[in-house]
Amino acid sequence: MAFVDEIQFHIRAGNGGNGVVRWRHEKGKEFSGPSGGNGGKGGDVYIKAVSDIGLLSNYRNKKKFEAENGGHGMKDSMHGKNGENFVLDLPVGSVVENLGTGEKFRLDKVGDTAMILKGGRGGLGNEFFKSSVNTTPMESTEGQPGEEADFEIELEMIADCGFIGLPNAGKSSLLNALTSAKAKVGNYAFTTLEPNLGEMYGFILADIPGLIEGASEGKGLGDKFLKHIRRTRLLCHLISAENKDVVEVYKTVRKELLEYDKEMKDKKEVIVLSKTDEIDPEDVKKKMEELMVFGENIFAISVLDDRSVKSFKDNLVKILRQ
Ligand SMILES: Nc1nc2c(ncn2[C@@H]2O[C@H](COP(=O)(O)OP(=O)(O)OP(=O)(O)O)[C@@H](O)[C@H]2O)c(=O)[nH]1
Ligand SMILES: [Mg+2]
Repeated sequence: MAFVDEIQFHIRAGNGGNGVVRWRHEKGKEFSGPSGGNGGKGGDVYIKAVSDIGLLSNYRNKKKFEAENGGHGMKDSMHGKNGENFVLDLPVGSVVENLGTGEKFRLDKVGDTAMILKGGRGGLGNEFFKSSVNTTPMESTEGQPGEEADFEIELEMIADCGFIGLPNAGKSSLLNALTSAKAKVGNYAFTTLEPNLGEMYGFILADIPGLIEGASEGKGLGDKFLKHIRRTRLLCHLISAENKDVVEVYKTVRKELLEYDKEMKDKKEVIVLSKTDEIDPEDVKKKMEELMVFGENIFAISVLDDRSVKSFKDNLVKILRQ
């Protein structure tokens, strides 16, 4: 099933029920005063963050949601029932925008909730208007309509660490080696078409499609998914040792990243020289040295070498725990 990370809905809160005009009928009395009840309040609409990252795909065929309307007032001073609130479950990391007002809600933690639309107030029945000067009010009011709006929901996954790099750098292979994820791996560019997530000691790692030159302008696939790493704490930048000029490759990917979002610059980054089994050990050393100028956290790995993966994993966990 396709991964859905953007969706629009029309959502409506419940209308308030109407107040009514009714009269009390008591035995022996021709007329004994107003008894029309008030309308109930319309249900409010809430959003709530749940942990299921794939949840938006369940809503693919949904266009509308609404909370329950309030009941109308009734005779014998009975008020209408309040409409039930509606709670829309959304994956944690969702950013919900009211397209009418521009107001944005962010669901950062599982369990976060927010009210996004208010139900209409119930109308007033004629009994409400009774007073010493008006004992037979003919008046009642209608319920207020519930708020409604179009919403856009965008999922910005909140992974702890995001894997970036050119296509074919070995990102998905490393995700599979570090976690129990079963991301598709292939010896060609753009094997990964949608983000993959894996968990490592409670940390969420996200593997996104490869970035290419021009990605920030929409080339390839990567830019569509860059938003998913916008909020990660740590970037893990993979560069295949097969590249002759690893410095050039590093710069290409960094350039796309920063062109997409300047703030990515402040993110902590680890650099991984991947597929080291493909070249001679002396060349590994040389390429590592070339990359040293870009940071202090540089690792050499080959997914064919369990020791290198284990050592990287220990270091990554340490960095993530800082
Ligand atoms: N020799 C060797 N091959 C590797 C290593 N890691 C990955 N590969 C191979 O490199 C190819 C690409 O690996 P992927 O993990 O699919 O690369 P990716 O970066 O996820 O690629 P995209 O999803 O296309 O961006 C596959 O054929 C892998 O088997 C490694 O450490 N050593
Ligand atoms: Mg991949």
